[in-house]
Amino acid sequence: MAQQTKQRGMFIVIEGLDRSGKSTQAARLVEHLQKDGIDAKLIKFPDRTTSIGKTIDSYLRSQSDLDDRAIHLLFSANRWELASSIHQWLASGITLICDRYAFSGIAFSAAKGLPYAWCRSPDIALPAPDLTLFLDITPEKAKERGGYGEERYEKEEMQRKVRDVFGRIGSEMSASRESSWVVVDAGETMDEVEQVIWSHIEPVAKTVLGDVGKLWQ
Ligand code: T5A
Ligand code: NA
Repeated sequence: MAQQTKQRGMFIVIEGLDRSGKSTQAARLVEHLQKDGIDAKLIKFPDRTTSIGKTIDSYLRSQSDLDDRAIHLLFSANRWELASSIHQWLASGITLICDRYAFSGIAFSAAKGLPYAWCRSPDIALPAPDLTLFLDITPEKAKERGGYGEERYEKEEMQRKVRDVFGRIGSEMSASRESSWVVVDAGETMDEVEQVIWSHIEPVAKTVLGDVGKLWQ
């Protein structure tokens, strides 16, 4: 009898501006995949549960201050501390839905004025997503969703700059073709956004995936 080799899991990243509906859609996607019999797990960055994550949480809630470069490196370290687990989960056939990733890291720090190339470098060689869904929304529309909260970056001017950097990342990712980047209009209803996301997942789910790539390498 032919031996069945288990297909590795998909690595799907959901990115976007604050209030674009990332967490809502990430949770719905995990549920949808599981209903379809696909073993799926939700992960999220920043992962505020680790000791690095606790430092990040305190910074985001403006309970502590840190140099811009120091906090940038902590966000990256917070991804690296999960990198080997990401590889293991994918290899064991688990599909990962990841709420924010390295792209948020670049977007927010570059929006504060740090050089783009410097911002990207600590995340080089992280596990590369098979697909990144960028939830796009105007800062005006995002603000209507209950208004921005109390966290450090939730201000319209900052969000506008972040959106510009995400635009640059998206065009570079699309040009290099190393990892798929799809822009989703997140201004529609939750159900409509979910449907559009699902239409992008199905083709990846039907693909036989090669080894997990390394980001920007
Ligand atoms: N950050 C992050 C960095 O600076 N560097 C990094 O490397 C990383 C990883 C925290 C901050 O950290 C920064 C970026 C952030 O500023 P976070 O913990 O992911 O990041 O942020 P959260 O506050 O948890 O999440 P967001 O504010 O970004 O919200 P989401 O997840 O995009 O949106 P969601 O799903 O929670 O929805 C927001 C509200 O809108 C409603 C929801 O019900 C909810 O009330 N909503 C909709 N309403 C109408 N129509 C729709 N389609 C809707 N979808 C959702
Ligand atoms: Na969120």
